[in-house]
Amino acid sequence: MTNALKVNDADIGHNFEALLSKIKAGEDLSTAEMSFLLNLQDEGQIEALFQQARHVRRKSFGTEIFMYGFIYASTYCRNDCRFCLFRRSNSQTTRYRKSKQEIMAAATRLADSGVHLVDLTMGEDPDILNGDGAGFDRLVDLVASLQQQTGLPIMVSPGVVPAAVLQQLAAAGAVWYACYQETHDPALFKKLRPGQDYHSRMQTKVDAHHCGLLVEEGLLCGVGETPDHIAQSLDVIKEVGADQIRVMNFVPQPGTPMAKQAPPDPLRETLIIAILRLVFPDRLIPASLDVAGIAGLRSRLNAGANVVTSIVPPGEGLVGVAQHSLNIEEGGRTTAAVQSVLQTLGLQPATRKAYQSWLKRRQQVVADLQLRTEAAC
Ligand code: SAM
Ligand code: MD0
Ligand code: SF4
Repeated sequence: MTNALKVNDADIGHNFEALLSKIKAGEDLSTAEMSFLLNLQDEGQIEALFQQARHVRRKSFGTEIFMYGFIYASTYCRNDCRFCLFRRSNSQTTRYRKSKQEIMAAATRLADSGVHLVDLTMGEDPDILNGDGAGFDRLVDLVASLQQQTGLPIMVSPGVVPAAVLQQLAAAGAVWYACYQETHDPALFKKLRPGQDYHSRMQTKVDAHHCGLLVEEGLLCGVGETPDHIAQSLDVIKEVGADQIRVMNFVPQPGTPMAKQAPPDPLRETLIIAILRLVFPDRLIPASLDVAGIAGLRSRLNAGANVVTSIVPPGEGLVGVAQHSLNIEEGGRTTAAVQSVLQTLGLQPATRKAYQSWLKRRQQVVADLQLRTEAAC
C-alpha cells in the first residue's frame, strides 16, 4: 500500500504542470491527487502552485485587494461548537454584548479607515435568536442603520436564521450572508457542531441566494478532515455557487474540548487557498487576519487570496473569533497595517467603486444562475 502510494506520488509529481492544468480546467481530482497537493513538500512545486494562483487572481482582479472591517457584536452563543472560544459551555471566555451605539461608533471608524465592507458577526446569541422576533427586529434595524450611516455594503454572520429574517436583512441593506459549514462531511460536521443540523445550515445559504444575498461559505482546516473531504467540499461549494469562499486553519481555544489539539501546519491553509483560487478563479477568497494576525497576511496573499478580512479597530473592546486579541489593541489589524503589507507585494486596495461593481456583476450572475428566485422569499 505504502509502495503503491509512493509510485503514484512520483507520477503525480512528475506531471505537476498537468495536475495544475487539470484543476484549472475544473476537472475533479482523484484522492491521490488531492492528497498529493495537500501534502506538497517540494519547494519548487509549492511556489509553482502559488504562482499559478497569483496569475489567476491577477487575471480576474488585477492587483486590487478588498478590505473587510469586522465587528464581533456579541460573544454569547446558544451553540457548543467544539472548536470555538464562544461555545456555550466555555467558562474561560469573556462575554459581552455591544450596544447599538458602540457598534455604530466602531463601524464609523472602520468606514473612515477605508474598508470596503462591514462584517457584523456574532455568536448565535439567544437574545437575538429568541424566537419571539424582537431580537431579529433589532438585528434588522441595526443593519439598516449601519448601511445608512457608513454607506458601505454590510455582511451579516448571525448563524442559522429563518429565511424570512434573511429576506428582511436583505431589504435592510445587507449584501452578504456568511455561514460556514466548516466541512461538507455530515459525520465530521456532527462532531464539530454537536446538536446542529447539517442540512438546515446548508439550506440557509440556498435561502440567502433566493433572497438576493451573496453567500460566503467556509472550511475549517486541521479538524480531522481528509483529502476526500476537501474534494467533497469543492463539489458542494460549486453546487451552492458560493460567491466568497474561505478556509481558516483551526486555532486551539482555551476551555474547549479541542484546546490541546495541535494546530495544523500553516502551509495547509495556504495550499487550500491556492487550490480554491484555481478552482474558483473569479470568486472572492479571504486572507483572514484572525488566524496568524498581520504576520500571516503575506503568505495568504501570495497564495492567491484577494480579500483581507478581520480588520478590527483598536480601542473599542472588540475581539476576533479564532484570535480574540492578536494584534488588535496595538493597531496591527487596521487598514494602515494591511496597506503597508500590500505595498511590499505590488498590490493595493481597490477603490470602493471597483468593489461595488464586482458586487453588481456577481449579483447579476446569481440572478442569471437562478440561484435567486423572488417566489421563494
Ligand atoms: N456564530 C456564527 C456562526 O457560527 O456561523 C458566526 C460566527 S463565525 C465568525 C464563526 C466562524 O469562525 C466559524 O464558522 C469558524 O469557521 C471560525 N472559527 C471559530 N472558531 C475557530 C477556531 N478555533 N479556529 C479557526 N476558526 C474558527
Ligand atoms: C474573519 N474572524 O474574517 C472573521 C470571521 C465572519 N464572517 C468572519 C471568521 O476572519
Ligand atoms: Fe457559536 Fe458560531 Fe462559535 Fe459555533 S462557531 S459556538 S455557532 S459563535
